[in-house]
Amino acid sequence: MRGSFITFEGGEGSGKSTQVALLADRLRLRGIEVVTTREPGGSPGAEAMRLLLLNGVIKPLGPTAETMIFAAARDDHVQTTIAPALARGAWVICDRFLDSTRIYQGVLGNVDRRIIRALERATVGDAMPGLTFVLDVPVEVGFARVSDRGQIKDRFESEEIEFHIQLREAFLDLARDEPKRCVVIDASQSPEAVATRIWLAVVERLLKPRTTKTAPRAAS
Ligand code: Z5A
Repeated sequence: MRGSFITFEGGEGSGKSTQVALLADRLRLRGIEVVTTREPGGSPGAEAMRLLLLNGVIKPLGPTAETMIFAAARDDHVQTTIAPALARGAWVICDRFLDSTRIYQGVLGNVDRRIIRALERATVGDAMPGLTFVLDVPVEVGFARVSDRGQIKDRFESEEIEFHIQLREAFLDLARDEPKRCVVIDASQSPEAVATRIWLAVVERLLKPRTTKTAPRAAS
């Protein structure tokens, strides 16, 4: 049986990593095998590319080349980590996936949509997420959460505030365009409150339909 594929998207400090871990814990308590992963990264080859993508080495090559490196990393990640896990029936929860490319490189980097879609077809194939959570927080809330990390800013964190405001809008537009797959979550509440809303959506969209399908028919 094929597992379920859930992705988390959103701006910086929206709490994606926190919610990936909380959702994985909840699913494991139900006896489900869960693989948590992230992009860029998630496989040894893709993690090596992550370093180049986030330390700014690739940026001078321009947004199209950067998109291709993200795609190369995704290709390795899907083939090495995601597809095998789904094939054995595990659930995969990924911190960022193809929507980040659509938004960061496509909408904000102005990379031609046809290039992005062609790379998606080549790398993702049928490993499309069945459910995507867009965690939405005001930009200043996300910034405040990550400002005390005290580490050197990466290539994307260094962008101007206007970039992050557009980013938020672009993720909300994307969710509006794909309501069957995307659920927007107000992520400005406490981690526990956010986790509860996410859990309710997982039950409604993924767990309930499976239970209904496998329930024995009532005798007529
Ligand atoms: N990128 C791209 O351009 N194209 C692509 O195709 C892909 C990615 C796949 C990866 O960054 C960068 O790559 C990303 C887009 C680009 N650019 N940026 N910026 P990353 O992986 O290093 O970082 P990130 O994905 O942006 O995540 P983040 O900033 O590290 O944060 P987060 O995962 O959303 O949040 P968190 O780590 O769970 O929480 C952050 C802090 O807030 C932490 O102290 C938590 O304890 C706290 N937190 C979390 N939730 C809450 C709530 N609800 N209330 C209060 N505090 C909270």
